Amino acid sequence: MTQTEVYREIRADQLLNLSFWANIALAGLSILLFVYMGRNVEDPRSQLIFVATLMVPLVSISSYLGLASGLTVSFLEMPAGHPLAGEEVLTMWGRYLTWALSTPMILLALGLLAGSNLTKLFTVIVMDIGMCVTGLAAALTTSSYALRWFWYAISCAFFAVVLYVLLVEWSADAEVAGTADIFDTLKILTVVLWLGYPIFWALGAEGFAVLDVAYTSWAYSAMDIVAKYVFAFLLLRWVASNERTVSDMASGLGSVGGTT
Ligand code: RET
Repeated sequence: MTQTEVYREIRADQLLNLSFWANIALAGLSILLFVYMGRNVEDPRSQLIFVATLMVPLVSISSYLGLASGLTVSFLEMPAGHPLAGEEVLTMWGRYLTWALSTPMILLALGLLAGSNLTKLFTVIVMDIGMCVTGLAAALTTSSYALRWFWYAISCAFFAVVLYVLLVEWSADAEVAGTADIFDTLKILTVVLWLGYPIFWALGAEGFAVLDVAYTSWAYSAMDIVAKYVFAFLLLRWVASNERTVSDMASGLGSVGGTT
């Protein structure tokens, strides 16, 4: 199928198309709001948290534009054993690709907030990228149904490391850094929502095909809205009004601002 044909199919499915454009609109508004919220922030660590968080809606606009235009969507024939075996299934593979760029930014912001050291920050980001790329591989594998789930299992293993650092390592670091209150709120929001992604992957056309493509897309879009924009708003609002705490905090990374 050509890109134009894919684009026509997307436009014909209003519910699906809206799940893309709702996010493009929200991401645009978020960018304006976050730039405004950060206009007076001067502490280097707080600024870095702002820049990392601002990257999330910026990546999001690009991600959803890729989906809405048909550039990062393909119709893939599912392998034998898959519930839709032999059928051409709309696959939004651009999502998994762009998560590899947006989720590390969320984790960078969280790690800075928790006062992570460099080793933990590196570990979490590398594991997270591994999770997204193997998730992409799971969605794009059309030769074998079993191997799709093999990729899925690898992706889950990467995800387990991310969850461990968030729930155990960084929770303890945030206590020491004095940011435990806001960190715990954002941690719970992140862990609960992120768990939804592999669940909807399994329920959607990529996995057991219990849910229709448009519903799966809305599920991802809705989770994205909370995991990205609501998350970012809560984090940035806190950072903007607690700049002192952020600049004075005990952090395993040392001073972000260098010698100044
Ligand atoms: C996949 C499928 C394979 C198994 C696992 C997954 C996890 C995905 C996650 C995505 C989070 C995305 C976010 C995007 C916001 O921009 C790839 C669905 C574990 C956790 C938060």
